[in-house]
Amino acid sequence: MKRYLAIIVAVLLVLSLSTSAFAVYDPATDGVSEWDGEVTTITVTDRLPGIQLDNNPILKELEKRIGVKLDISVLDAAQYNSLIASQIAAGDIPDMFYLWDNSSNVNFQKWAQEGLIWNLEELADKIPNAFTWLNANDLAYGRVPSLDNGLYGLPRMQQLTPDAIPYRGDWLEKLGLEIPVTPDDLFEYCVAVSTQDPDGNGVDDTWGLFITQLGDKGGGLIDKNIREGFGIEPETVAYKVIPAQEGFMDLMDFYHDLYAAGGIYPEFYLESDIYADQEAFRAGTVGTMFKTTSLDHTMPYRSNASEAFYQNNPDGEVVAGYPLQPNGTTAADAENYFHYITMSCWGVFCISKNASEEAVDAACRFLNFGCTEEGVHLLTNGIEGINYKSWDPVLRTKVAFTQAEKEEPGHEERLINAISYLCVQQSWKNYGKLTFGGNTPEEKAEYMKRYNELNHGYIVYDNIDTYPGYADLKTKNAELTTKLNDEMMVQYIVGGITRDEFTDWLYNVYCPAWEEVEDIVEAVRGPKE
Ligand SMILES: [Ca+2]
Repeated sequence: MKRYLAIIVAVLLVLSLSTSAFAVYDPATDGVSEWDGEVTTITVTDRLPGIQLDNNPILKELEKRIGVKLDISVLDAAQYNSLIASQIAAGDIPDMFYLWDNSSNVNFQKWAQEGLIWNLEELADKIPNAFTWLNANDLAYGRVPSLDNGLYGLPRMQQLTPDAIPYRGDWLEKLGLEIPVTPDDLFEYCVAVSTQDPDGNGVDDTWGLFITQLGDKGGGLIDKNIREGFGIEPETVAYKVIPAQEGFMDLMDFYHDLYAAGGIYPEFYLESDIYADQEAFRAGTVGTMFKTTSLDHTMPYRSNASEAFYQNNPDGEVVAGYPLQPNGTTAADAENYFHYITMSCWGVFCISKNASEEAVDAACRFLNFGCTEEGVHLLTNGIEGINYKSWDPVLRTKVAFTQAEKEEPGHEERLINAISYLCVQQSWKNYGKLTFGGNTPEEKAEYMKRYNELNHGYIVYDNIDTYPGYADLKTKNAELTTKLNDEMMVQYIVGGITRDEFTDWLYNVYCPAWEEVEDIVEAVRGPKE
């Protein structure tokens, strides 16, 4: 247990440092790199939807700052992984390429095994920033277990946005309820929404929850925002898959009882659209978006989808609650109660073994620069006066040009889409959010306040998907997973099978097939104390 606590404390320290030191790169005081050597051109294949490559001011800036000219081939974003696999299979290997996936990609593993790409640890002295910007958990996304866990791809880590559960603030007020904190609170809210006509139209046409099936990872019936209220932990903390944890049947009982009480949209199981809950929320027929949702998608002004919400609900108000806490805790415990959040990797960068020595050096300069505040700023925000109007490094806000300003004569460069995911890292260090949204200073301040508040009680934890052996076990148990998601859970919730029928199958068939997870986690983290 001691070791486990130490991990938590270390992560919290990092979090508190990163949230208190809010300021990030300021071009005015932090300076701009200058390159005085020769410029090297490297061929690059990337997934850069909508980027304009001709006269791209950022690409020109890279030549000036780090002496690298990127000769970029863009492949169709939606088909990217298969297109780059075809390109490489045909023997056309660019000096550097991006793979829109991580180490779980079988082609990536194969290219590493075939010796087509560099082990980046052999180039560590040329990309030192990668090893300080990224931590051991991040680097796992670029490792190949079959090659002594060598690092063959540089992971692009994504910014973290705390999770939130959105509720109808206007309905809470009408129903005389507070924002739900625990499963009991959510139960009460859902039943009230379903039975007390909160939209006041005299028709029985609202439901508390519209649950959707998404599988045992990434949301759905065992959604993270909800399951934490039942003490269910990530697999890498519990050393067990979620259905094998104690809280799992409590969660299932919660749904079963809530369904019986009318708090869940009755025909949820007929819906195959995984976003049906969000559509129903926007339409004003359910009381909360059910799947794990980020603060970005909860704060009304941040999501395009919110336009539909306000069209359908002109007087509606959306409020952001925390992920659930266990029964018996209160909102006042929020600061002592921790939620789990898993960082995510948004692809890896690889360097070809066929690249010339100069090209390898240049590719490393680019990746190394991309792991600095200056690099993150240039490759995601761009250049002041061209790509954006102004940047406030303390409030982390970027002011864009209006359409009229973009169309001003003599400023044609403002119309160029010069960035579009050119970044090597998609966050500040420690997954810090790049910019805070909002249309007014009040909205921006509100966003930052919520970010700080929600961020306070989060633990960043690593993802079992990167653990050697997990992908194989998942494949082996794919049929069981489908049966759990599509059949057993749904049947128990709607009363089609008894609790005993469900638990017999769960504990005699499903859970034994996943016991190996304990060994998989132990191999990385050591024994659970
Ligand atoms: Ca109604």
